[in-house]
Amino acid sequence: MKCKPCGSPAVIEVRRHRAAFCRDCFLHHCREQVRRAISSHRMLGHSERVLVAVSGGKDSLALWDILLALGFQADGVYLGLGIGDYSDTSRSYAARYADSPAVAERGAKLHVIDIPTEHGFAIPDAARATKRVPCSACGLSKRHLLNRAALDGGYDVLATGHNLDDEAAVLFGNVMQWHVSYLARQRPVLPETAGFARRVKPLIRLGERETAAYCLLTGIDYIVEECPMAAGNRHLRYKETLNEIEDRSPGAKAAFYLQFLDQMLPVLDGVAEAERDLVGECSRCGAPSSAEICAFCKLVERATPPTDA
Ligand code: Q46
Ligand code: ZN
Repeated sequence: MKCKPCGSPAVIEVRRHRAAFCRDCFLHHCREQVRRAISSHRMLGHSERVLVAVSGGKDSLALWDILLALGFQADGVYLGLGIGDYSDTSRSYAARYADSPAVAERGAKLHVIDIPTEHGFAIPDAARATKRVPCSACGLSKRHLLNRAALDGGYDVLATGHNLDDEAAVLFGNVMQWHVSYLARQRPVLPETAGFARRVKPLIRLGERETAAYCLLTGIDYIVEECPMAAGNRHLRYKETLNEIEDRSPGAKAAFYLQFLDQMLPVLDGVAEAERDLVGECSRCGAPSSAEICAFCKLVERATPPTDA
């Protein structure tokens, strides 16, 4: 197998692109896919400061590395979820990358927010107390706290490591249930509005096999174990189904998702606008909320033991 761009021996094949790559051309390919996603969706500019949500996994570490390699001013933020050993280990991978020359040479830094220390609860407790599934309590906390970290730190943009497989699986779920309002919000860029930093997903053109290979070939160590709370997650089943389709028709997954962005999202513009108009302010923390108290403040109240007056 030869590298398509340069003809030297290939180390990886990407069937979707009907191409194999040597190490250097593969790294270039990954960065080029991110550069293309950023420019075609106007995600961020070189004069802007971006905060990358870093979990210690392959996607977020590859994203941080690629943004730095492309010359963006990118800091990281790690959110400790209090999920036992998994959180301790994932934090150590995030910290190890943050100490690497790639980060130090560019003067970038990693912020750490630990939910149990700073907010008095761990995700598994919050899930029990609110009778939510763990990923729902976790997603809600992440959205709230990462947004606040971006705003408080004066960042222009918050970037997350959602990749093509993640987005295609979420899209599949939303289509299966015809969640039209979720579909309207499933955008690679959510523009800044009052109380919300802009949120972008620069990895939408890369699959998880590519981000794993990127880390392997650049020597980035990442946590391989899945979060123990992910078991039974519907999106994992959707990913398996999409992978079976992709096996038989390489490129089907990218077409499903990228054509949704091109063909369907413009049709859903009106739905997204109507939703945004509903947003008010939480009376406790000031975060955008259509209820008097936002969902995160309600979760904190139920997940933390009452303090003695
Ligand atoms: S960390 Fe949180 Fe994920 Fe774990 S509890 Fe679910 S959402 S699976 S990306
Ligand atoms: Zn609130």
